[in-house]
Amino acid sequence: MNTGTVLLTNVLRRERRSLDGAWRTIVDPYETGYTWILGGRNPHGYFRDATPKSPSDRVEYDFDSSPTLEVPGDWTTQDDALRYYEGSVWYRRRFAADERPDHRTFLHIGAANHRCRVFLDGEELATHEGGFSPFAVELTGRLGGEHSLVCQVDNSRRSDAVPATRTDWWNDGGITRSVSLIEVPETFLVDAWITMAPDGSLVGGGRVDGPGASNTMVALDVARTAITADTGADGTFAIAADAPPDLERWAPGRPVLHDVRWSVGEDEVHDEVGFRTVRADGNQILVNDEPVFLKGISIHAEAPIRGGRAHGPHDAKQHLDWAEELGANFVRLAHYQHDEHMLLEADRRGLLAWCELPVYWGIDFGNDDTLGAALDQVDELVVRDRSRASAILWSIANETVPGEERTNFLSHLIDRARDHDPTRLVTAALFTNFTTEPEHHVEDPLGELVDVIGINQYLGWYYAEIADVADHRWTTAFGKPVVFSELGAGAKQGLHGPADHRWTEEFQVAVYEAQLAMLANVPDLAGLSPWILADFRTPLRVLSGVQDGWNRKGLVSDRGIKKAAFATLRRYYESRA
Ligand code: GCB
Repeated sequence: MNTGTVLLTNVLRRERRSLDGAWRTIVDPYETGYTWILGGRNPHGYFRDATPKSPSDRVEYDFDSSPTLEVPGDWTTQDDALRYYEGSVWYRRRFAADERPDHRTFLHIGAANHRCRVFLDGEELATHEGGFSPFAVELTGRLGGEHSLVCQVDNSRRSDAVPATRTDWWNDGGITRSVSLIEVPETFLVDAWITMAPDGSLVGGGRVDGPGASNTMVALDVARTAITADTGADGTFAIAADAPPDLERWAPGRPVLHDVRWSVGEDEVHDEVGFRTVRADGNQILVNDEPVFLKGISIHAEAPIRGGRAHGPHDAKQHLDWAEELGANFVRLAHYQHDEHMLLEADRRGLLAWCELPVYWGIDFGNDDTLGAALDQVDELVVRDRSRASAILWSIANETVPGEERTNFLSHLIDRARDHDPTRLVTAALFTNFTTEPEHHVEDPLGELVDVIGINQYLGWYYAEIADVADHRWTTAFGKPVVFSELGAGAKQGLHGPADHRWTEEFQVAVYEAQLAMLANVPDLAGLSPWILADFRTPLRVLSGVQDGWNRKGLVSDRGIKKAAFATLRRYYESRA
């Protein structure tokens, strides 16, 4: 459970003081830094960041002489000794900061996998769970001079966590996204969002916090049109307004962004927002009331070429450059919340995006704490990005096994996503049975609850002969748009041979060709996001000499080299309107 955290949005739109760089670290597999040998809180825990006061003083750790890890960054790829490490690592960073009158200071952590305890000057301030979503901790009233900031980051896998114990990606530990300090006026916009509803009106809202938060006016300037809203006693406010009549729309491939300025009291936030409608009608997805076919690609947050977990604007650009080169208008950001820069960059490029929760294989659907953790992650997924035009789909799960408990659990996540944002579509990537029968009829009851049916299927790779794939047919019980959220095949870049030799680039091309031919037999098809843009690290893939710890279904290798199937998919996208 999260304690002491705040869900602060528009962080990248504010002035920030970076705490990125080399942090001192101590690896602590037995958790001695927190728990005393016989249990209970260790009074001499590492969070105290102590130094001996005299030569006779006993302090059995020393951050100052300990090794460093870069923040942002995973420890898996920074230190080979930590490649398979799962447990606690203590991070320490010193900084100087003072209180500013009438201002407040927040510490913002973009992501830390998976649990993070935050300590300032030895005092525990917050705990956060969820390895891919941001959180903030208020430091106001505690600042003055030099400070010790300590984070205990623990990536142990747990069966009741989200995700659970088995994923097809590396369980990278560490503070994997940027850390910063943010100073705001005493009364300020914790959250402020605006987007376009399916009927073309503007909707949004947010929350003001501070002594002047209740019953105050929030002013908003959208493309030079003034809108105001009043906060209630709890500081929340809602926006519902007609769009300015001449408001130019954002559209895929035509990324028109408008200047948006929020203000309340002394606080001001500038955003750049695109406005477009999105809705489903029968088996079509409509953007600005026009049907759009999602020419997509799935993306893992695997840093291209450099290796390690992706973060920041540079990695976002590299991923989306490749997506654009492929002719994509859509990206599936799998399987968890990606860095906020991905969405900002997608907004700038006119790319549509599917945003996903790590509700993945083996979730403990009967466990209320697990549901609580998943709901927290829905909050963090949706609330952060609901002003982004690119975000059109909230995906609440990937490959979950049908059953009452499962569907009930996921229905809560869907409701929560819709509460936060009634304007976008909700989806899930459904698991489909491994069958070689050519008729596929999808009737997972989850399909009733979502707006768009995501289907993961691996015909030609895990099952069915490549030669038969083009004749397979897909229908669903729902009459809703279908997106093939995964399809694909593995290939080791540079390995060439006959098209029926597995792992060759030719085999991968053959699977893609058969799959792309099959798309004509899917009457409800509204798009696809094949698996996957680039090879990514995963302990599940052990085939020596071929996989070596990498899922090889990328269209681009781990060195950034395109495989032949990249051109196959590009040709298909070029051929589609
Ligand atoms: C899937 C999963 C994805 C895997 C992929 C694979 O169905 O959703 O996380 O990486 O298949 O390569 O098998």
